[in-house]
Amino acid sequence: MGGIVRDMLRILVLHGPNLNLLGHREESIYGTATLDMIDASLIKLGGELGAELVIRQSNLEGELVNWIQEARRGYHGIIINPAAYTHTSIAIRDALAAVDLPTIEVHLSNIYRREEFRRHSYVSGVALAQITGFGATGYLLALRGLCEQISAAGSKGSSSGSTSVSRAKTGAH
Ligand code: CA2
Repeated sequence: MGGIVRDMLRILVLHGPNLNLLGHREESIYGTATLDMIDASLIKLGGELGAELVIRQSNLEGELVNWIQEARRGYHGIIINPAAYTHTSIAIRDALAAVDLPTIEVHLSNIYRREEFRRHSYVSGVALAQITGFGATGYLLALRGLCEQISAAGSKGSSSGSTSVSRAKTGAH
């Protein structure tokens, strides 16, 4: 007997500025996958892992901050590629610290092998983990790792004897 009662996991995926251009420019650095392709692969994996994903992209810092704040209501975790805001945005860092949800920072390229100014992240200090340099696969690794961490944290806190894992799959918003 014994088991885990777990709500369906609800994960917010945020893509920062210029990531809407993926697959159309600078393929040698960021790869050939478009953002739509990355989102589709995330939604597919989310379905397999029993996680509902809400996926958003913005070129605006304040919009990203608003979405992070909104995640306080009803989300279990965040996956974020803050793109250039990684290296500049105390506002995004503060918002992530304030919501205090497990957060995975993703970068397509290895930011430590590039220009000096990309080697500092304001987000890493408030993230559970950072995945950098695996291209589009990094998002899938982030989703697997985040779901595992959330489930492990949930099961440690549960003393229930029944098992209930609900699964759902939704599209990007
Ligand atoms: O490697 C990453 O994922 C980055 O977050 C991407 C950012 C960059 O500023 C970070 O240092 C590392 C840039 C995203 C811009 O994406 C483009 C995609 C295609 C064409 C031009 C830009």
